[in-house]
Amino acid sequence: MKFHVLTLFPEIPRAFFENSIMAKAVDRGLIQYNLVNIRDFAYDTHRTCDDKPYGGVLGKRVPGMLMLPEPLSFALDSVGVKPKTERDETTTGKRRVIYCTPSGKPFTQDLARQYAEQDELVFICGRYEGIDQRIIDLYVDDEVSIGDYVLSSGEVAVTVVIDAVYRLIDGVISSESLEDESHSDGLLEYPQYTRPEIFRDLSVPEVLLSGHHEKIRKWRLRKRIEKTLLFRPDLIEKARDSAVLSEEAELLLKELENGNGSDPQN
Ligand code: 6GU
Repeated sequence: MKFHVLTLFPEIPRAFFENSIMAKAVDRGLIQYNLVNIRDFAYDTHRTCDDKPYGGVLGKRVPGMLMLPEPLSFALDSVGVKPKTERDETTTGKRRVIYCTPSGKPFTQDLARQYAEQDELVFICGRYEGIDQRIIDLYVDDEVSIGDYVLSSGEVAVTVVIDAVYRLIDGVISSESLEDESHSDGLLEYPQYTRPEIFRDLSVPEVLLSGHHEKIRKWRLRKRIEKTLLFRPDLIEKARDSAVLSEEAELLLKELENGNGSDPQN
């Protein structure tokens, strides 16, 4: 998998590519990355990359600035991205051009899985008020948002998306580590404990010390359902609608909804 990141601030994603598990995946040849500084493709002496939006911004005397289309299109050209109407997958392989923006569709674990199957991902990092719509119309496959809040830096959002994707690529981390985690099957993860057995008067739940695998499995499933009901009832609805819950989970869920649950802290 190759990640291309088109940005005015390459140092932000660079820090991520050069650290930890990502750096290992790069060393092992599982991942390649290419940071492209959009400013290198500006064409005036000031290397301008932004300008005022046509129409102004209502209610603002000084409108927010928008990224110019030309430097961005040259930067896309430089990594071999053609306009959507001129693409041929047989020569470029599987590739998606992604623009991260708070006005995009929600980025989800499902989308992360789809991205992990591509050969190349090209990310555009927006700054200021965003980018000229014609770049989106001509080149962008997906506009994605990482949540309902506004970041000043598209680089941070792009780095989040890359983090969610690269760890799903074969060989980066073990498949067992991916199996039980939050969102893997529509429920949040169960609580975990490590040593010491008692920390500031709080004990590790008895069942985890019992060595009784079946009891532990049941306890964990119950905890996952309790926590999802508490924090993310929307996920419970979704799991029900798509019938992904096991019969056992459905039963537990009914029990908990009828008020037979225990204190989620125990
Ligand atoms: Cl993708 N970009 C920015 N700048 N802010 C965001 C976002 C993206 N997703 C949520 N907030």
